[in-house]
Amino acid sequence: MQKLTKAQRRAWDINGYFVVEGAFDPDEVAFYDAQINALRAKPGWEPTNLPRGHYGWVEHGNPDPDSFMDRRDLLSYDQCFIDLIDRPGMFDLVVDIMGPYLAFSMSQAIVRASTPEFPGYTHTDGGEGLRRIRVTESSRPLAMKIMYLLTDVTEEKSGNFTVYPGSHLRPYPEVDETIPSPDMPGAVPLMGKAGDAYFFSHSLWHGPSANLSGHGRKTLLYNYCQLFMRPYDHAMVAAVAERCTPRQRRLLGDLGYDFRPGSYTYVPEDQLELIMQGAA
Ligand SMILES: O=C(O)CCC(=O)C(=O)O
Repeated sequence: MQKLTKAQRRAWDINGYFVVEGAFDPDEVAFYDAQINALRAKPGWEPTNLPRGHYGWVEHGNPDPDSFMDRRDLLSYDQCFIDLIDRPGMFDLVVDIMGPYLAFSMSQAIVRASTPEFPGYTHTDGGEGLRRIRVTESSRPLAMKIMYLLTDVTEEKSGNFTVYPGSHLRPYPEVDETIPSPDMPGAVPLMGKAGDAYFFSHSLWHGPSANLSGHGRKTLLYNYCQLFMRPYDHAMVAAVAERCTPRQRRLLGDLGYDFRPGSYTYVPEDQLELIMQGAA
């Protein structure tokens, strides 16, 4: 399987993220862009008036393709969202970072609307608990994401994915201190082309910047965690399971047998073979 280049490994260890340029070709960008637009007419999980980080069921989103959208749990909408779970090349890098005892834990499509009303925000992933766990430089991460950019972001204040390089390894301001924002010192608003992908650690402080570009900034996010952790999204539903390969089913938590004590902590005997597909 493909491994991180030396430069990617260095960037991951020191900065907590790296960029893969041209992960999608222009046809794929157009295809996934249309897929995201199509989600708006369908029911699904979106932020409602629930507490932060929780999603409620809505019958449809705002039909304007440039308006805000944050749709979760994409796999049942189309085969193309299942295919992305272990996309060749990209998933290889995930396994090189996470190791083979991993699970797929969340799929998400976000559109950051252009509006003066949204200042951006900064956070770590994983909620209140995971935020306080920072593994060492030489450890595998507990969780990570790939963000696929579907819009060119060539200037600041364009909904840039904004990171604090190295913040995955050190304490950072939290609620009882200055509320971190994308305008604080140390923030790096990333630029990129539609089709680029950002790999980042859950414990890296990050978030969207304001978007005053005049158009929505679209992304897809795919989240991976260690197998012993809980996924964010629903457990696999039958309609998704029957469209998955055995490796994808394993990544969605199908161990090949019913739950028994020890499951998910100690892995099935075929784990390496299934995940590495002969490369172990
Ligand atoms: O929309 C963005 O730029 C950031 C998304 C984000 O913060 C996240 O996936 O945790």
